[in-house]
Amino acid sequence: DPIGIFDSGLGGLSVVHAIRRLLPTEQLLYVADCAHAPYGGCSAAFIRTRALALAGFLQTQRAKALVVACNTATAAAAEALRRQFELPIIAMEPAVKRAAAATRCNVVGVLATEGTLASARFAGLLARFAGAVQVVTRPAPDLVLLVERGEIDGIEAMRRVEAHVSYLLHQGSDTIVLGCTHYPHLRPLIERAAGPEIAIIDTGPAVARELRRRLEEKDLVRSSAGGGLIRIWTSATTSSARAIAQRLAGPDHSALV
Ligand code: DGN
Repeated sequence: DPIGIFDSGLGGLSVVHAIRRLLPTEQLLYVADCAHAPYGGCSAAFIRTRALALAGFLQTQRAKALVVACNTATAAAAEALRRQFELPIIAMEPAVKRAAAATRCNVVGVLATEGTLASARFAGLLARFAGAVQVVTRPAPDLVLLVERGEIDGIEAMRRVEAHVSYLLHQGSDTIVLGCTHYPHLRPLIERAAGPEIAIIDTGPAVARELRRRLEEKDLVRSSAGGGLIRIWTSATTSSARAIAQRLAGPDHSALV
């Protein structure tokens, strides 16, 4: 049975990369809700409705675990999903904890969507670190749109990345948290804008490790020597989504519906 993964769009494929690296024999079924992307500016109630629908769909596809590959959907819907579904559910969280451990000057920068930054869940996360580190936040919805359009390099992408990164650096951050699953696709640009002294932290690998732990706990790891398949489904009707998904997924996927 596959591991079901979803995001508002194609950005969550960054989480697929991390899962693939750690669990190469698993079957992955990724659903990109491109017809409704981006979730960043949507109401929490709308995002919850979408998340429950996508999780329901993945359950009909016999998903053995669910990965919410979207910080915005996690903030709005993780609790509702856990109430409604009995599957193991692994969700995102901006990696403030790791950033707090990594920072030398005690100022951490977080890039995320407005939805994530405004959520009660994020406020709770900040409260845990209040007093220990200063957290500077910066909404970057334009970076989500760039990735959805497949513009992960080029002058326009670099200009926009530089604007966000230089804001965080001016505020004194020496550590940047990628608090949205779209941003790792822009990581080479973010690194170039930030320079070698700045630590860039992404939650994808930690989510992959947590997924493996949960699968092992329930004895759900696929025992096969062969490589798993990645299937990507999108709710978009445009043909460009297909080409962009192909680009973001890399050569290593098998079917696009
Ligand atoms: N990829 C999503 C996240 O991690 O927050 C958000 C993208 C969006 O819909 N704005």
